[in-house]
Amino acid sequence: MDNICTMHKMHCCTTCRLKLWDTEEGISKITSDGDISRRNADEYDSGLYPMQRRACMKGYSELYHMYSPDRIHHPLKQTGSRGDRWGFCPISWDEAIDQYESYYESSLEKSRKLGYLPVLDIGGIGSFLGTTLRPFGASSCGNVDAAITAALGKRCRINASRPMDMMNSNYIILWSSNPCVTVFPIPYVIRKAREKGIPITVVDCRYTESAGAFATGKNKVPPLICPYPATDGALMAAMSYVIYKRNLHDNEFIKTNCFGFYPNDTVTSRSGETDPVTGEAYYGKTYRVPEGESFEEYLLGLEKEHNGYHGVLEWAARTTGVDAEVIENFAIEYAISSPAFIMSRFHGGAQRTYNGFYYSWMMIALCAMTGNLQKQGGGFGEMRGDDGYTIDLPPLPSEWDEKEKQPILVSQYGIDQVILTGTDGRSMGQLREDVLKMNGIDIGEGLCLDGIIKGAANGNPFNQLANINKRRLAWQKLDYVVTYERHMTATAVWSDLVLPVTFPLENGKKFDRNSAYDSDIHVLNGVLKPVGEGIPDPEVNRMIGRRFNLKQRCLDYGALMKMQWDKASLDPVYQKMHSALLPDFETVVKNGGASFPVTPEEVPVSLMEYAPGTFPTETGKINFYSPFLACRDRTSHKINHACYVPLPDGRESIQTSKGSGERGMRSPSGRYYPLQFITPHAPNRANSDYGNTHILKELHPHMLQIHPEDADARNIHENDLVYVYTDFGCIRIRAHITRSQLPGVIAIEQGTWYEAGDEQYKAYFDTGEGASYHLTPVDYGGCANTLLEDVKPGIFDPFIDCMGFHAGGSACEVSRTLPDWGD
Ligand SMILES: Nc1nc2c(c(=O)[nH]1)N[C@H]1C(S)=C(S)[C@@H](COP(=O)(O)OP(=O)(O)OC[C@H]3O[C@@H](n4cnc5c(=O)[nH]c(N)nc54)[C@H](O)[C@@H]3O)O[C@H]1N2
Ligand SMILES: Nc1nc2c(c(=O)[nH]1)N[C@H]1C(S)=C(S)[C@@H](COP(=O)(O)OP(=O)(O)OC[C@H]3O[C@@H](n4cnc5c(=O)[nH]c(N)nc54)[C@H](O)[C@@H]3O)O[C@H]1N2
Ligand code: SF4
Ligand SMILES: [Mo]
Repeated sequence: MDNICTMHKMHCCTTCRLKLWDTEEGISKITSDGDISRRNADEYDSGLYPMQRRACMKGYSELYHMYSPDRIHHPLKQTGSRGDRWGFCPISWDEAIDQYESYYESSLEKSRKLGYLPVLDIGGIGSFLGTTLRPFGASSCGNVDAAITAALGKRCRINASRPMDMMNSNYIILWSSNPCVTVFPIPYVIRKAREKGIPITVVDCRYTESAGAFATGKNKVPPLICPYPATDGALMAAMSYVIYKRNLHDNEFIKTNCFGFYPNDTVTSRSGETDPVTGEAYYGKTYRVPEGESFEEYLLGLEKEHNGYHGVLEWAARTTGVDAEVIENFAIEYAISSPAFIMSRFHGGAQRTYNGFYYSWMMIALCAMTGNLQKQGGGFGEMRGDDGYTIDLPPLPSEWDEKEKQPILVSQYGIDQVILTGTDGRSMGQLREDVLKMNGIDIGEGLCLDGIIKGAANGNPFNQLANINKRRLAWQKLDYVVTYERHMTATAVWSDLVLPVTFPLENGKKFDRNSAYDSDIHVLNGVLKPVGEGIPDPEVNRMIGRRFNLKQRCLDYGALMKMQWDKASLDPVYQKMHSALLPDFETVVKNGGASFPVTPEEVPVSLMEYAPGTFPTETGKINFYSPFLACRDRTSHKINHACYVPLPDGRESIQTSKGSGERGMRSPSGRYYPLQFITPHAPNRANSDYGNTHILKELHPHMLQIHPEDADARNIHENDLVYVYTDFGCIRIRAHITRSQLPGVIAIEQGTWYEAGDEQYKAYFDTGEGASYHLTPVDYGGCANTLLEDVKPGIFDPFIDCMGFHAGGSACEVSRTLPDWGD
């Protein structure tokens, strides 16, 4: 018996090692790093590096996942109406490709009149045939991308602090980040930091696994600070104010490196960047902060509005639910503990809200005003790349001779709106101008969208984007939907044609970079036999490509992989420090990768590489105010400086609207919603993946998490089936009563599969002709996106591509009975 070493390719981007136990009967089990013999294991087990890539419950369950009962074995065609789970019929690959071809043909036919193919194509071959539509925006980190772009410059050029750098810090704040559940190597570094005696505070609106494992607190600052959802910006505003008033800010750093802190700040740019829309160079341009838009004026404005120092703290306490004294102490400890590290790897739930762009900008502002931003052990946590050195591996050549045409970019949060109204939420004028500039096509009075192809790409857009009931109405209007999938996800169910594809572990050998460990290289040893008629994604594209005579190159992937390794090289800086060598090809493949550990002393601080005035922003400085964004006028709230922006249907509205004796936020339908909900990522799923893996469903059942006070007030008991609802829809879910929730805040973990139930709920939302009532099925799958509104956070601009997601903080209600809203 031999182990096959491979990796877990999954949309958590951790890339753990999997060891497949190969027997004559097939793979008998899967283990991971950490299954080493116990003798002499202690040193290896408890050392900081090389970091072990130990799998979580999902990696260990991969065989259950791959061979789950709803694995798709054959191409499937919908014979009933779209969305009918039972209407699918198996067809042959030939029939499937005929059908697929006819869809592209119909779009090509229309393109003769429109100038583009009216198909949203993700991972199909459409962009080789002409101009298609493609979504932009990033649910994981679009809002932090927007803030980085505003404050620090071009997102692709900016690397913030690496998690390993926490070891160099005097104080670690885990802000809206639950790495014990979401990013596996990071808890290991945090554990080591804690062992070293570095104090840790967690800021999360519930008691999390990470708070339980790591939070120590610091002097008068408690281990866990629990703000109400989406109010973190107010907490940061008050902290900034306290730091400023107590003169704990780093004035020299601000004056030399930042723009927009002080009124009338003026700078002549030394930036090497160009305007992404006009292509004009920024260098030599002079920028000035308009009156009232500097950070100092913002802080003094808070003071004026809330009547002085204590008033500001009281306002923040009222808004966030955190004691004024705690806020003050937290601000002081953060400012005096330099270097202090805000670990916020994906900027978590607080970033994934309608005001998350401003929250993220406030975080950068806090780091900048204290000088933490450019310090070893300071700053804020990077989203990927744990140690900062990479192995340079030549890319594989394209299989296609043809060049892709630049697609028309539409916000992924406005796809349904495009179907229903012709625009993704931009004004028709803006959309027309953007498409003309980027694609050279005049779309006239709006975009046409007839079909969706979810091809060779990760994704379950029907399930994972907000406002599913609106999507039901929109997708019913489409001519066709094609999905390449392994399981009958919600998106597959809403398709006309489902094409069975294989899993990475069935897809042969290749190198992979998808990783939370920068300096490591991974090998995907995909040795398992495909199931049924499933084929790899690229093979589907080859089949459909042949129908359109697209020229393809025949590539020998085995030889190419060897070529890649022959040309691979270690980062020269790393190599100099370690005189390390890459292993030979056979060894790297057999071991499923190679690891190049980085010590805390060696971890690079990329932001320190920018001398004053050379950041890739328009001003060349760290922006508290962005002249580019002001000129472009595309920010979600039309505010172009760092500040706190409340959610329209968040905490403040719940506090203030108590009309006619009823508590809660008065929604557009006139209903009152008194609770806030959040939708964290679940330990037993990677987004919607594993939503059908029974062993994991049993291990961690999908339950509404609610505080005993809120449960009592609604006569809800443990395990009761309850309804959660907003104006946008209603889900049915079992209740788990827990003190880990704040009173007034419930949690519904994201990623369960939407399932239209038998009961009906009267929702109220806008499909383009003003808000109106819609009878919608209660979602028995308990998918959080049935409850969420499809708002557009961040910067609504395809030239910048920094749009984020709104996944929580909004108001809702829970009850044991389905609400009857009458006629
Ligand atoms: N197990 C698992 N791992 C995953 C994933 C998964 O689905 N499952 N998904 C992967 C992906 S794609 C991503 S983007 C990352 C996401 O990783 P994270 O962003 O870390 O995950 P979240 O659970 O969304 O948010 C983290 C924490 O934010 C808290 N929170 C929510 N709203 C607020 C708020 O307003 N204020 C504060 N202070 N806290 C708040 C939540 O309680 C939660 O504990 O995880 C990756 N890893
Ligand atoms: N309410 C709420 N919604 C959220 C979030 C939240 O916090 N709350 N988080 C958001 C975040 S951060 C993210 S990243 C998104 C993720 O949302 P998406 O990216 O839309 O969805 P996933 O659930 O990751 O998609 C998984 C599906 O893609 C398939 N798949 C994976 N790889 C491939 C491939 O190579 N080829 C093919 N053909 N199929 C593949 C899998 O089989 C699986 O069925 O969800 C967002 N949605
Ligand atoms: S799901 Fe992510 S964390 Fe879990 S084993 Fe796979 S790669 Fe690792
Ligand atoms: Mo994500």
